[in-house]
Order: sequence, then C-alpha cells, then structure tokens
Amino acid sequence: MNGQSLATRQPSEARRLELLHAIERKLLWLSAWMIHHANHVRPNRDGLKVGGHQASCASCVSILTALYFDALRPADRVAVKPHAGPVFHAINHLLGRQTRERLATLRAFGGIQPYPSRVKDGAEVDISTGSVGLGVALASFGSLVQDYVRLKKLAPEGLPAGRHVAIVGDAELDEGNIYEALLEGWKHDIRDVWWVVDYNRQSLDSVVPDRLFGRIEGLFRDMGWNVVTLKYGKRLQAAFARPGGEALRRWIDDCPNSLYSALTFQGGAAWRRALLAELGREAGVRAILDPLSDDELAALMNNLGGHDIETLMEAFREADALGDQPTCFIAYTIKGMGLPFAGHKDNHAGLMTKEQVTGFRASLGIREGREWEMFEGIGIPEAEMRAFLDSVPFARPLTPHGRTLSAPKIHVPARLPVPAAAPGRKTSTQAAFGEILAEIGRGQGEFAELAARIVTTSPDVTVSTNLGPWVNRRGIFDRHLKNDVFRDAKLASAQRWGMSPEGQHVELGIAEQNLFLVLTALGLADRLYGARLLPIGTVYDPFVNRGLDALIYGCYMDARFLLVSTPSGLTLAPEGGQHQSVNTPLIGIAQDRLAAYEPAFADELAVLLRHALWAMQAGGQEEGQKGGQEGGGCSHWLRLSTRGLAQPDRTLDEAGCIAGGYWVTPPAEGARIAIAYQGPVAPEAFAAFETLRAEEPGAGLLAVTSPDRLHAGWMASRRAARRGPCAAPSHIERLLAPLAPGAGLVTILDGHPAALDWFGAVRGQRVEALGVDRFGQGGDIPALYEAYGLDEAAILDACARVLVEAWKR
Ligand SMILES: Cc1ncc(C[n+]2csc(CCOP(=O)(O)OP(=O)(O)O)c2C)c(N)n1
Ligand SMILES: [Mg+2]
Repeated sequence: MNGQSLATRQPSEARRLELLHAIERKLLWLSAWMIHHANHVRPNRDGLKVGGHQASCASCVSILTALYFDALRPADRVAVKPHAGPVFHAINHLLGRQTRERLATLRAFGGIQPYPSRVKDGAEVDISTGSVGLGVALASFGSLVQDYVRLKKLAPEGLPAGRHVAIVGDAELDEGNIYEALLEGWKHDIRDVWWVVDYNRQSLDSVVPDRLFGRIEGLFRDMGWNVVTLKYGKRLQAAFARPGGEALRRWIDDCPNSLYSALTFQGGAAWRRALLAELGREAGVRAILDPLSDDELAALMNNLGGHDIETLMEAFREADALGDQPTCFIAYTIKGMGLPFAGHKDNHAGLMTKEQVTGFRASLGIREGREWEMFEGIGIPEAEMRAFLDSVPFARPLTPHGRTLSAPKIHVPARLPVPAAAPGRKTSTQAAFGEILAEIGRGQGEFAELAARIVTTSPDVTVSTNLGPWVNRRGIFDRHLKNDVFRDAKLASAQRWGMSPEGQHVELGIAEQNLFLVLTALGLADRLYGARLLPIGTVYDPFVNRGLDALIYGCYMDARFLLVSTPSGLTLAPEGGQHQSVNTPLIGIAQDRLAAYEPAFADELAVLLRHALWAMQAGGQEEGQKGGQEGGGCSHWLRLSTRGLAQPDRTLDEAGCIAGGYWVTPPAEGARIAIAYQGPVAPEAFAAFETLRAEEPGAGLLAVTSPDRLHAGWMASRRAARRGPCAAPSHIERLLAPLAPGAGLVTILDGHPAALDWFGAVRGQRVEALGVDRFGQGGDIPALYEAYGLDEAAILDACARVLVEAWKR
C-alpha cells in the first residue's frame, strides 16, 4: 500500500481490465438472471411466455461495459438498443441508480419495461427505444438540438455538452429511417454522435447477408462519418501475428456469417475440425491450434472486437481524441456470447433452461439464493470494486438533481396577435396560422420571449404550409453562417432565407420520420439540455401517416411539441386522392399524449394555438389519464385547411372550444335533432341548419373542435364512474344533455365518419354520420362534397332520416 486510500487510488491498467471483466461477467449474469427470474421464478398467472432476450443482451455486454464504465461522461445521452434493456438496468444497479428489488420486476405490471422507456422506467433512460431504428436516429437529432440550444446560449451555465451515443442492433440498419437521419444529419453538419453497431450478424429471424456491411460502411464514410471496424480482439490479433496467423485471418475473413455462427454454437471441437480441414497444411497453423484445448480454441475464435474490452476501450479513446467527429463503430460480436445458445441462428428469443441457468450460475461462482447479490462471485474484493464503481466517470452526477434537467416555463400571453381581417374577407385556418405566427415573429413587447423560444421545422413544406413569413422574420438555423444568395444578388423572392446559428427554423428534406424525430428531440430540450423550446412542426395532413411511428414514438417519450398538419381532407380538392387525408382524425383520437384539434375559423385557431403553446409546457398527467386531461400537459396537433371561409363576428366560447366543442346555436330543451360539424365543412352545416330550423325550431348546431378531447373526457368520466359514484359528467355528456333522449344527431366532418359517430353511444341517441370513408380524387369542392356526401343536400337527407327514427320512438 502506498498510503493512498482505496477510493482515490487509480488501479493500474491491468487491474482496471480485471475489474471491467468482473463487471462484464456480472452484467451478463444479471441480465440473463433478470429474464430467467421473470420467466421461471416469478409466479405466472396466465400461462403466457413472459419472454426476454438473453442472447441480445449477451451480445452487447462488453460494449456496454466499455462505454458505461470507461468511455461515457455524465452529460452524454445514450440510446441503448431495445433488447439490451436488462443490461442497461443492471448497469444502473451497479452504479447505485437502480434497486435490486426493481430488477426483479422486469416485464411485471408496474415494473421495469422490456425496452428502456423514459416515461415508465424513469430518469436514467435518456432515449427510449423499442421500435427499432428510431432511438438511433434520435441520438443524431438530439445532437442537433444540443447545438441549437448551446449556440443560442440557452443552456444552463456550466452544463457541459454531451456526446450522443446509440448502441445499435445490426438489423436496425435495415430500417430506412436510419438513412434518412444519416442524410439529414450530414446536411446539418451534426457533430458529437457515436453509433456503436452490435454487429452480431443476426436479426430476429436469421443471419444477415455477408457483404452487406461493406456497403453500409461506405455509406457512413460518404456522409462524412469516421468508421471504426472492430473485428478482432487482442488474442486473435496476437494469433494472426504468429507464423500461419495470416492464413487463419484470411480464413476467418472469408468465412460466411452463417458458418461462423454455426461453428460458434457447436464449440471447440467443431472449430478444430473445420480449421484443420481447410488450414491443416498451412505452415504454422497447427502450432497455433494444437496447444489449445477445445474450450480455449472456442474462446480464441470468439475473441471478436466487440467482446474485447481492451479493444473497445482503445477504440473509444481514439475516437474521443478526434473530438466531435461523428463516428460509427462496427463491433463484431456473437449473439448469445458466453451462453449455451451462442451463435445459434434461432436464439433471438431463446431462453436458457433451468438446468442451463443452474450450470451458468455455478460456473460464475454464484451461490444459490444469492443470485441478485452485486458482489457475489466477482473474484474482486468488495471494497476495491466499490471504490472502482464510485470512480466511474459516468457515475458523477450531471446535476444535483440527476440526469433529468428542467427549465422554467415560457410565458404565453393571454391572447395571440390575430391580424385584423377586412370585413367580409374569407380566410382559411392555414392562412390564419401563418399570419399569427408571423405576428408573433415580430417578437414585440410581451411576445419577445415567446418568439425567442418557438422553433419551427418542416420537411420541405415550409412555404406551402404558410411558415414562410415566420421564417423570413426569424431565419433558418444552421451551425454556420450562410448568406441568402438570392437576396445578396438583389433577386426578387418572397422567401428571405439566411442561415445562421441565430435562425429559428430547422429546414428538413422530405422525410416525415425525420420531422417527428426532430420535433421529439426539440420537445425534450428542457429535460435533456435544460432549455425550454416550443417546437412547431408543419406537414401536409396525409403525410402524418408517413411519419406516424416516429410521431407515436415522440408521444411515448412525452416530448412536447405542436404538430400543424395542413392542408387536410377532400377540401384541398384539386390535389387528388393521395393528398386527401381520411384517417387522421381517428389517429388524433387514438394517440395518447397528443391532444388533437380541428378548428374551422381563425378565432378558434388563435385560441387553440395559444392553448397549445401553454399546455405543451404543463406538467405530466396522472397515470391512467389520457394525455392532456385535467390540466396535464402533452403535445398538441392542429389539423388545418386551405379553404377560405367567411369569418363569424362573435364572442367565441373559448372554454368550449378548448374542451372540444360548443353550441353555435344551443338546442331547445328536449330538442329532437342537432347537427354537429367539424372543420371546413362549416358552411354546408350552417346552410343545412338554416333550412332545418324552419321545420325544427328547437334544433341545435354544435361546433366540434376536437373529437379527441371530447372522447378522452368521456372515457375519463367513465373510468371515474367505475371507481365510485359522483363522477362529474364529461363535456360531451353536458353538451348533449338538453337534447331529448331519443333525439337524432347528424355529424359531419371532412375525414372518417367514425371520428364523430360514437356521439350516439354517449346518451343512446341515433346518429347519422357523414364523412369520408373512401379514397378521394381530384375535383373542386362542390363536386367532391356532393360525391362524398358532405354537401347541404346530404346533411338534410341525413336530418330527415334521423327525424323519422326520432318520431318512431
Ligand atoms: C420497427 C420494428 N420492427 C420489428 C421489431 C421486432 N424486432 C425486434 S428485434 C428485431 C431484430 C433485431 O435484430 P438486431 O437489431 O440485429 O438486434 P440483436 O441481434 O442485437 O438482438 C426485430 C425484427 C421491432 N422491435 N421494431
Ligand atoms: Mg443483430
């Protein structure tokens, strides 16, 4: 002892490796045991396989050890491939950030999720993963957002910049969104990203084709990435350096992935047979192979770069020395490494048998009954290991409050600046959106702070969704200053698009998944980078579908953003069926943590836009509520239109508008009929209503601004009623209450009729639901509304039908 205390003394490099190997073995055990425990030890009530991915975990244990216990720093943000979730939680356990008790709850109700989840697993998860490819891309866009925040000096003082690291399953690279992100990342000169590919050459079903990675490697290089291939570990490299070693290397290089996997599974004797059959006569090869036992030979052949901590650490340190250069590591691994099914092509969801787990446990020196114990069987004195774990750089707290940061809310003035419309001038919700945002963009008075925190983004539809005037005022974000060539040359253009770090619009290429991933990263800026942004993304409504999984992913992460989708429905008329959205109102109803609205008039839009900017910042909801209920915050979605409508001169029922609907003309008590309309079909509903009223003077006209909010409120009140008496009626129940029990409702929207036809279930009233349930086509609005039954005549027909029914009752 040299007098230094254990806690401050740095272990020698050799001892450090021993400690890391002990951690690696512990993580392999704990991840396998967590899954085994969930499947075979915990009581199973329904007979369903619980599942888990022991082989996927084993594949990346060494990579994660080298990252978390050596390379990572506290400010780094990590996306761990979904199926390595148990390793991630075991790591947190070793770092004192996860309890032993919780490790035993993997896949149980209320317990650790199968795949790392920010919302459900808590603060240690930086980036959720599950839908393969998305977490990887988010790592890149997180880097973009970190730059955005730091270049504008919005980040808390003293908070260091982090690197974004994704641990990527090799099959994730089949997902197209990866390449979309790679291209977009190149355009934005994204820095400080590492993607570490766990290249086990296996996906779920099979062994991935040889040669593919040569192509993929080239793609990364073309995008300006540094590519580091970690094929062989130190022991194999040493063998290659001996006489005959070159022949051995060549053989391995030429070995098809599937044969390598099969030999790995079969073990040492099979390796020897195969190697001797082909290389037995090569000088020197026998001298390498013969002294090794079967087990030693298998260990040598399995010594791939991705399983060699030393190789991994070296590679990470070298890349670190390159600074912020984006780097892709292709780490060769074996799926199931160290477990009985290592290399078997069917091992993805394979689980060790009880006997195999018992044997594995014994081989690690772990006694029965001590399976969860951190220091059991590690072969290192506990105090030394504790001291080492305490010294891990990543274990230093990022802030006194942990890894999840926060940022104060941005004041949203009570009213947004709505440009005065000339009397009688028609306007659309899309045009009004562009005008309001441009007004905010002036950044005057109480709008200065709001204007500074809004950040817009759009996948090549900035101009056609009316963001142009805002962008002219606030500029385009770029890490580098780039002039607007047209402006410099004094060429006339409506768009003045200078690019600079001050810019507040992130212009994207046409890839809607990127839009939602960028919105997600922007919408987490408060929690990841300590600066609150108010992201607004615009896209054509039908193409929400193109990015839908990324939108769902963003909501699952509880990222907070405003989606503005426009134009929508048949109402965009001449553009035809592929541009005319039908299903989006249903998505709005079904998507949790996303409050979806469709205003018809500019005054509604102004109220809803203001509400969205405020509610995006509100705290989380209670567990069990749908996103955005009862004061809880969530992301928002406005579905807009290009149809110009004459604007009503009125005092708007703002609360009703936000709650999802209000009576334009309230029904008389006991009325037999009402018309409920949503969005730009308002004029048809108004016209039909005037005709109807001549016969049914008590009829009501209901403006629906959000079937989603109405439905969510109704569901919440049903849940409350199940819990006990005195549940307050929901907004839709209160709205429909004045109508006679047997009254008829005619609902109409430019979207799927099922978005509103559930109104009939609220109080048992009969509904005639008008809407679109087939592909649209080119045409003008009168032709399309007639053909698809959205015109005045169709509404009146529907009224007649429900009235006949109402008479019968
Ligand atoms: C978008 C999506 N499609 C399909 C799946 C189902 N799935 C889960 S893992 C997997 C294959 C994963 O292979 P790889 O990424 O190579 O992971 P590893 O071999 O490390 O387990 C598939 C198809 C998924 N999770 N997400
Ligand atoms: Mg794989």
